[in-house]
Amino acid sequence: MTAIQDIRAEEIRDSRGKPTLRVVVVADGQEGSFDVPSGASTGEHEAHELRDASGGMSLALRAIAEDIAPALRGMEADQRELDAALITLDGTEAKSRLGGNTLIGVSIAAARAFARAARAPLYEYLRSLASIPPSRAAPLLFVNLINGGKHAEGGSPFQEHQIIPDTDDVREALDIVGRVYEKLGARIRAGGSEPGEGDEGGYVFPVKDVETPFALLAETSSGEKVFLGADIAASSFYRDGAYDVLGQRKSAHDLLRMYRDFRAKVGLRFVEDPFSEESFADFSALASTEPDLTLIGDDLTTTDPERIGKAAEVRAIRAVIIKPNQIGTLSETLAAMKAARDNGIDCIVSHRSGETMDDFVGELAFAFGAFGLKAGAPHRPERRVKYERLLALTTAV
Ligand code: 2PG
Ligand code: MG
Repeated sequence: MTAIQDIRAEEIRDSRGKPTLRVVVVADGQEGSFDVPSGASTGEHEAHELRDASGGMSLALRAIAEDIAPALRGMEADQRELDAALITLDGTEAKSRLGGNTLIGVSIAAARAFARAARAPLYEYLRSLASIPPSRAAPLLFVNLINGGKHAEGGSPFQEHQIIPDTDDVREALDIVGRVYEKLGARIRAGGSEPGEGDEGGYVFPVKDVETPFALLAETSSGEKVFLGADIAASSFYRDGAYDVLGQRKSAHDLLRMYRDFRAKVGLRFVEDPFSEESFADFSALASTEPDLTLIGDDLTTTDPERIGKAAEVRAIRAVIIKPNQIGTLSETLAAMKAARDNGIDCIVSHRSGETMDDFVGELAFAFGAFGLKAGAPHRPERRVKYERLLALTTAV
């Protein structure tokens, strides 16, 4: 029998320079580790992130050393039992006692150790844990080239303006992204502003209206086979029953009309979180009036099987963002992916805005034939490693 021998953790820094966790699990003499990411535009229903008031990780490190490691050492190396034990040990709805960041760190580090102990590639080990029908042969890349919202001071209130190369060939997709990234930079400079860079590596520049970034993307990607997408992250500018768009108060209906307009004018094809995180009915209204626009839930669904089920019931979305640290354990992440696929919803596996050099999301997207992998602009190393993991797997397996 393979047993868990040790669990330990240390504080490292993420891509924003903020403290986060590296967790190491040892089972059957094999080590697995996970470097935990961190969001900025977090959904209200996400698992709680355990952080000291100062921003440090000492509370999380103590939770691992004093609560988790002593309880799990010696336990059989079984993912479902480990994750169930973590959930019981925490004992709260929002994982607020031990922290979703702490739990996901242990859970994914354990998965890597268990896979090594079983002498199985990680993607094969993941497949052994759940049967999730694939969406595609290789995930599409959702690449955020213009940053805004909470990821970029001084830019558009909309968080992400993306291109999505329409190909199963990951290398070709990355080549397309490289070309558009260069052209876009030159085009923004030619317009008179020196762009900054947002948390996810996309360009940032002041905008007078929310349409300009999409128009620039459409212009600089013309001739390439790409779709245009957006993560509006609308909860981040929703206040007192209205949306604050560059100082103007907009209703959900105003936004709906604006998305229809973007669909017609620049061919917007994918839109994530177009309304605030409790607005299931507004999502459904847009989905039914614009059937060619694919709506994606993120803050709406928070990788939670129940919220995904609810979104499916009211036909609010056709795709869902999957972020393991939103829910807190690997088993629950897989349950969320299964709930989505069982309801005909596609999964887009995603990074967080505060990232590490960990490439797990690339592996997860590959393992279950996800519809997409969203990991930011690939010139940034913490983003590129995720695409490169996917590339390595799609070319080798
Ligand atoms: C999002 C993510 C990742 P954050 O909203 O989809 O792009 O941002 O990690 O800040 O929640
Ligand atoms: Mg989002």
